[in-house]
Amino acid sequence: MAVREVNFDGIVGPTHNYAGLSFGNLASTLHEKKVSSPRRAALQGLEKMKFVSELGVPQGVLPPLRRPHIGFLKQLGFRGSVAEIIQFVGETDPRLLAASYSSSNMWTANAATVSPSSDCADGRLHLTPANLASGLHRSIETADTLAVLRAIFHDSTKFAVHDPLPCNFAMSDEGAANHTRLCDGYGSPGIEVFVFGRSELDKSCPAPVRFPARQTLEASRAIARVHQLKPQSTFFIQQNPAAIDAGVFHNDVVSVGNGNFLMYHETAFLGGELAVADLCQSIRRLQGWELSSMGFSEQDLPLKEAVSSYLFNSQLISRESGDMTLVCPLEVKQVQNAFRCTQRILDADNPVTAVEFLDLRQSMNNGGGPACLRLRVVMTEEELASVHPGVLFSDTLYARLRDWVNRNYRDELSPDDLHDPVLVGEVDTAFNELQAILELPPSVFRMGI
Ligand code: SUG
Repeated sequence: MAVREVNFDGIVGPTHNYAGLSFGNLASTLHEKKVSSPRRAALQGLEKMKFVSELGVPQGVLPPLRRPHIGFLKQLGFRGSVAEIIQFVGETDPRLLAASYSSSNMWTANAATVSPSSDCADGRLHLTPANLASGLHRSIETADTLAVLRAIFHDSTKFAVHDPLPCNFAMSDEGAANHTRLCDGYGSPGIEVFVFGRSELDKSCPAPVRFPARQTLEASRAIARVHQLKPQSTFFIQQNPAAIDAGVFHNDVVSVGNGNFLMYHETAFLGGELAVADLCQSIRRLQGWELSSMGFSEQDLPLKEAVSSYLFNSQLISRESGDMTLVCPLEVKQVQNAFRCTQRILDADNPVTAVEFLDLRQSMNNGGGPACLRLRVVMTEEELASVHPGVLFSDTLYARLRDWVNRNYRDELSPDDLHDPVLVGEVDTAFNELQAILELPPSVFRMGI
């Protein structure tokens, strides 16, 4: 049976803005209070989906979550009409208002951790929404994301969509951004690699000192149990705390893997090259295939430039032929060392035979590259056939979404614009139309109210 990887990209929401909410994410801090363009951001995202689907890879969409999250503000004790709440919170606590308006759900690599059915003991495909406990603006995504995933992956004979882990410091979980599945073919059982930044209970694990480690070992282990993964095919590797302190807030900022290929910066993992060598050896012993890995040193690409170019946040796409295309953000072309690395990848003996560059600047300004914008779901044809069809990408859906964005999204949004209740009315109109386009249940789009 054919098994494919389907990329579910987040549609950028109409309130995409730069509020500087993510401590430890250098791009987010750098662009705080800058004027964003929700329209350009959403169109850039749609172009990427079209590009990837034209490579022959099935593509899906995840809807944005309706923002501002008035329910969240009410839960915090604010009372009155929507306009009154927005005005009051805007005057008294603008950062709280910004959190309620956040469009960070566009980075669907953080929506959930996904394990394909061939890895899970009960033969179902498992998804667990991330609790995103380490950031206020992100933690309020989880309930809505759960509803979206349950609506899309609704067939419980094929899919298990779990509740998120308890939302607390010890179980802090950031989803697929710290999880990579390596395999000898999408249809074969894979090796699931969880990368954690700290341990709550094992105090011998080092931790970063400057910026937060968002993923805990305990959360990663819990997800592996919930997904019924085979312990011998599951690896837990610690992220290098020094890299987190240099702005690597998720592991997908310094490594990316697909199929039998892994590329990474030498500072990605605690234990460095030894950690990767160990992984290669275990794969050989357990599953009898060779992991093709390519590490880049500080000399090849200083970590600072890995973070500014987002080379490792590129998407590795398997084409029908078995060859891979590396889909990079445009910034990689502009950072000489990063561009040189792409040429080395092409020259070396590995499955990558093409490198492409896409303009995703609106998302990059908040620390989200091509890989952040997509949730990978490896599925059999049968599983794919039971996914809610309204979210599967096609030329028609692309054209409808483009038109919808052009009619409903502002070209510019400044932090001050969030104080204007008129924006809420515009968002309402946009979401009502989107519900009809994607044919998802209205309850999914009432979320956040
Ligand atoms: O969680 N940025 C996101 C970026 C997430 C990128 N995802 C992956 N690496 N997979 C974050 O830090 C910025 C919000 C703001 O500043 O307005 C933000 O949330």
